[in-house]
Amino acid sequence: MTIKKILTEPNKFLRQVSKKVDEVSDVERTLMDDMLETMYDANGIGLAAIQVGVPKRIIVIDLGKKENKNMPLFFVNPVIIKKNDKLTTYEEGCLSVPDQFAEIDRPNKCTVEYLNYEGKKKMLDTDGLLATCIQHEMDHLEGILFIDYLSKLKRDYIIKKLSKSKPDRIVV
Ligand code: GNR
Ligand code: NI
Repeated sequence: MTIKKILTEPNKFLRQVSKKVDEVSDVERTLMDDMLETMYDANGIGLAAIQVGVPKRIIVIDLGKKENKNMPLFFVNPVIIKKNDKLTTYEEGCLSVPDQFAEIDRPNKCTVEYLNYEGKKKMLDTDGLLATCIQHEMDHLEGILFIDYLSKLKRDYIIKKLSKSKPDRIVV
């Protein structure tokens, strides 16, 4: 397994719309393994493939906190088929927007349909942090970052700060 470089804003790759996966093959499984290792290494709870420069509709999530209690979830081609009208607020962060946090409102429950690690069609009802995290990751598949929900003033301020740190290099 390989720890990959996580792209950070501003980076035009993060703004592209990821493509549907035709079939979950070993190439995708290797990518998911690498994404999981990269996410654990960065202490994140979720990661979308585009964050490591791969524009495929693939997400990994693990809300389990203890090292010996990992609960990795893999979502390929996820689609939200139902979401609650009721919103909930979480303080969100993003590995592609380092050291920045903001309270974001999102539906507090959603049902997602997807293919799992084996390529089997699955459906999952989510709430709480998992619902928020899935929606955050699915935004990445559309090229959307949580800072896009902030005022232009706040967003521009964050992007300006991030621009002053090191630019990204894509490691192949
Ligand atoms: O690690 C992460 N924490 C987090 C906290 C609140 C809401 C969403 C997230 S996802 C984030 C990792 C990340 O950037 N995934 O794309
Ligand atoms: Ni993110």
